[in-house]
Amino acid sequence: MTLLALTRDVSPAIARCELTHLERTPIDVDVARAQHDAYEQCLEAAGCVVQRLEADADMPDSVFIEDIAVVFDEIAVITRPGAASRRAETPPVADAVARMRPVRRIEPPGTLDGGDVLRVGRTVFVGRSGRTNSAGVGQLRCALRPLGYDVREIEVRGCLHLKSAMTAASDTVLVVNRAWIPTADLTGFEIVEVHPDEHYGANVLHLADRVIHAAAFPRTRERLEQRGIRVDSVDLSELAKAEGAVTCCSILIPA
Ligand code: CIR
Repeated sequence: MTLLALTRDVSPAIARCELTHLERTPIDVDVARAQHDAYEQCLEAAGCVVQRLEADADMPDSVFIEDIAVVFDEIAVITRPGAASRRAETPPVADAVARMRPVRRIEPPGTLDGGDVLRVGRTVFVGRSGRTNSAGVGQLRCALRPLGYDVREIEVRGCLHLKSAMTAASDTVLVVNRAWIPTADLTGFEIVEVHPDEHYGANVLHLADRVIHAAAFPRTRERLEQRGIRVDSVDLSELAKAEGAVTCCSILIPA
């Protein structure tokens, strides 16, 4: 089976990105592109086939392609991003995923960012956040329930997306910063807590035999390695200034 990684180039306008929890600091577009290239190489080294969509100078956040579509084995859900500035990002991403899956769409008044959706086996955690509202969660639930997924809603506080606070390092292990998801029901999973000095360390990209993780979080990396998980680190410091992390730069599609 091939694992396709859909990515999108860094926009020349990334300095105008949306920011919620960080102060704006200068972003070096060339360095951001080099780091994004290295991220794609890391995906390829793990066996993924990378398909990169072009950037658009009018879409500062388009590199964060994860937020635009959520792909399951059976269907793809095209989101309606919570930030109005990001809604123009959807057409090329929808075109690409529609070649591979039947497509559903989040409709107004629903909003949903892909960064708030975490699938682990047949469980789908959905964050209700500053970007994803109850209507968006409800529409996703309606799309997934007939397919037999266990959809669990989680309230997200203090960070941008659910996947800032929690991701999966395997089919059984979650990496978690509980401070941002204090009420989450995580029963049935093993938990690795982020190191207390690494609040943003919970975002890992789970591939078949390893995870990709940002180099900024070596102490959380150690905790993962102690569980026998292979960790490949990438430096995404420029994209982090735009509140981006490893999961948000790709959509993984078994093909
Ligand atoms: C935004 O605020 O939408 C972008 N600057 C960052 C999006 C990051 N996306 C993600 O973590 N899934």
